[in-house]
Amino acid sequence: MQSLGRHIIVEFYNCSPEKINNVSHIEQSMLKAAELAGATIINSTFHHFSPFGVSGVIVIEESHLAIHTWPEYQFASIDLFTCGELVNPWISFDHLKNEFEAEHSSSIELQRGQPHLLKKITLDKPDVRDQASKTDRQITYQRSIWFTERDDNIALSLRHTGDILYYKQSEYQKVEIIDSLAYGKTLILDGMIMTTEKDEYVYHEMITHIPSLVHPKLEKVLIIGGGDGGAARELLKHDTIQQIDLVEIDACVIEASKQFLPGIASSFSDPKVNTIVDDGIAFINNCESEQYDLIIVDSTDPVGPAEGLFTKTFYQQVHRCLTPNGIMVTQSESPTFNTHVFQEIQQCYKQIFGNNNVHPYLAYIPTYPSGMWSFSFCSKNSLHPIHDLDKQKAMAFTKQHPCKYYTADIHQAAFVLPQFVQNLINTKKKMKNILSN
Ligand code: SPD
Repeated sequence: MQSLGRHIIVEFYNCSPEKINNVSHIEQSMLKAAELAGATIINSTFHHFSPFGVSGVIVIEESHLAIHTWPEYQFASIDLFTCGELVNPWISFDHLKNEFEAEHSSSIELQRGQPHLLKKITLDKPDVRDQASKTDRQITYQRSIWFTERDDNIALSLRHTGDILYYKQSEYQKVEIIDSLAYGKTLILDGMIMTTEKDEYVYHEMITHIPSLVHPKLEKVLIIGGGDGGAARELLKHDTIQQIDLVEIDACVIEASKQFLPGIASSFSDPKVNTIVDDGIAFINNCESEQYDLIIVDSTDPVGPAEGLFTKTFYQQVHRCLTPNGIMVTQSESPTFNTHVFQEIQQCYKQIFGNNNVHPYLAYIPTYPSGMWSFSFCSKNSLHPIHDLDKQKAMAFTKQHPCKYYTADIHQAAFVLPQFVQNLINTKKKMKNILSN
């Protein structure tokens, strides 16, 4: 025996960026590589990090295979560590090079543990060994595949089945649906969680029922974004609404949601819902004045295609398109996670709607960064989200349409803000970022 273990350190260059950013493909390729090499698989863990990169390890009876990828450099770094004569790590090497479409590679083989330099002792514990080998035989392989939404300092990971149900790089963004174990099917845009089957109700009930139960006669509504259909589904519960125009920039979001999130996307077939695939900014610029009683901005975060929805110019256009008694409600990011955006956006709304007509409120959404999420209620005239709430009407509504988060009391409570959030709102900040546009 030359050594106790063989350790091949591998660098793969010019790989396919898609292949080495796809956690499922990497997991399957690594498992196959272990199997072809003759190894016995015990366990595996793979994490995908947004927007790029996968880390993973497969524990085999004969040690481990590990990987980390940098799709932005088309580079993958791999450790193939095996023990015993029966496993050949070079077979894994060949398989992985092929699967990741690496154009070239470099590798070093280290012999780990030179027997002639080591002193072997006799471990006289036959009972423990027998026990261990019996347990070994009962090991069943468990997959552990994770999606991670990662910021510089915070990350949220969801374990999922490993099957990517939908994956398209659309004209605007990367659209994915995974099946997470804790939150069900999950829509992810450019690596950011947009909605999950298990907690979507919080967001969709709170972005719709609050304005709908304050406006005295809601008839015509515009949703900008909202391509998963959840906001439209909730709005349809309000009988006075005659028409909902839903303007979503990305047809892939609608397609993915209809196919894999039918419970959320159930509203698209309703005759009151008029789906328009268009850029929300162009739509609002071309819209006639005073058209809508309620405009809901159900956008993604202020990066990528939604960036233009977080500008002063855009909100001025929204204000113009509201009827005189109209309301705008936006998702206004997290006061803890996107503090600057939250703070700037409040000032921007006040400049357009007036100091007394902007009312941020909060809800708790477990799969969004920090869990604390804000919405903003802005009225063109002076409808007040609490003073103009008819509580009896709200209670009758929830009796007829039982909600999972919204209640008449939650409606009022959502506007009670923690001190630090009040401080953010009341502290003037120089608008130097996106909202100065
Ligand atoms: N960070 C997540 C913010 C997502 C806001 N929009 C979600 C769309 C749900 N209809």
